[in-house]
Amino acid sequence: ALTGHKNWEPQWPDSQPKAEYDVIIVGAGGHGLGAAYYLAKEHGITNVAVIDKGWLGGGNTGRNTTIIRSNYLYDESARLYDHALDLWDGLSQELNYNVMYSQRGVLMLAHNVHDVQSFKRHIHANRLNGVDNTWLTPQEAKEFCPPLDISASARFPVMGAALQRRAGTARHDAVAWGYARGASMRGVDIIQNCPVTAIRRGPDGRVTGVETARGFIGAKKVAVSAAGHTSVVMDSAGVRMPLESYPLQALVSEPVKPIFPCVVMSNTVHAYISQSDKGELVIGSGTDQYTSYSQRGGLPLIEHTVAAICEIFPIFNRMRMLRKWGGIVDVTPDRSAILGKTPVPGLYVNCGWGTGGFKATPGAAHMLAWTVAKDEPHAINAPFTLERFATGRLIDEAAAAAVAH
Ligand code: FAD
Ligand code: PYC
Repeated sequence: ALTGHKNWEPQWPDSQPKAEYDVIIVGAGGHGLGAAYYLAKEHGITNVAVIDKGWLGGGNTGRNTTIIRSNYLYDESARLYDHALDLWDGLSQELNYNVMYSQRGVLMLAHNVHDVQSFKRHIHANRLNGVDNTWLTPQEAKEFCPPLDISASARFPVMGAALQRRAGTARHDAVAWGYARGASMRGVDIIQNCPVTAIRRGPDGRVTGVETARGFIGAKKVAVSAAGHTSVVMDSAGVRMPLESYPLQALVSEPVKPIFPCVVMSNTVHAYISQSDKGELVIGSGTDQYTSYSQRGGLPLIEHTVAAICEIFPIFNRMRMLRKWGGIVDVTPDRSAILGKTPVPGLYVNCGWGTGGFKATPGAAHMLAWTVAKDEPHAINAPFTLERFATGRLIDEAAAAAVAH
């Protein structure tokens, strides 16, 4: 059928770089494109370029398993992720682009006493912050997700589950495309296939622009939102980042009729699963155990994950898998993001979202735009500084990150 599709109007032009911009954003993932959109729409800053080394949305935005939730432990995180959830609510209308946001509920399975205690602690903390999260018995979990095996003889017995009903999934590509179109319509240049090779600073230390595969491009301000490559890009400006980059893998099955009504995460056995609107089971792993810039990852992780899924959902034992892939995630020591100013005047950074930044996309983008426009953080992202790794004021979300690191 695609052969008949000709002369479609592109949704955004493939821009050529100008000599100078007010703001350059390095990285055309959902976060970078969203920041450009909010800079233009909410702050009236339209002389902006978003530059990507590949195609827009081709990084982690287009590779993730799209789980959206806000059930983190600390007050700072609750504010940030719930801000994102509030923006997800109206995002399709905001962008006039269907991002297929589906609040089907995220169930986190408890398989041992430690899980039970940890999840109940999260539920109580979440309630104090007005974040919905409920404890379910094994029977209630099965009612919510019928394919779940809760038998006592199961290899990973289900001792209960934490359910965030407001949580769910969205269509990752649509998020990138919607923000790209919205930003482009407001005058933002989107420059693809153009690696940024260095950040340049003037004699006073202030940012002056970026070196790229297409030459130098001047900028008054530069925001780096380059996920797995942040430390490399920031290093060129003389800023050492507390980040490690790991492959994180996912895979999908052949498509089947609707069978799986929600999202299930089993942190203890390193697996999570949902069903896409195309019918594929979308399955993900913990990170590979070594640092790497490979966008593939190792097969043993996938085997481990699929084995765990088959134990928890024996109904899927004979499903065939279609394809697998990897992304590169940038992980901070406290598993929380860094979003704010840097020691370099005019240079801003948004990174360290690790295995969990898709859910934050609208919120992170909104906060990055605010910080760049006003040269100061919003109250919501103010705690997510680079300095916290020197002061020790960490936001330790290792448990809520939920994906094995
Ligand atoms: P990206 O989309 O990666 O964008 C960064 C962009 O920077 C890329 O397009 C890249 O090409 C570009 N770039 C890098 N270096 C340069 C350079 N030198 N010059 C120019 N451009 C450059 N999060 C969740 O919340 N829920 C999930 O279910 C979930 N599942 C995941 C599953 C997998 C397999 C992976 C890999 C990640 C998952 N994540 C999940 C994490 C989530 O995908 C990321 O945190 C989020 O998408 C980051 O968005 P971003 O826009 O910052 O990064
Ligand atoms: O952060 O919810 C998450 C997540 C799920 C899968 C990968 N990350």
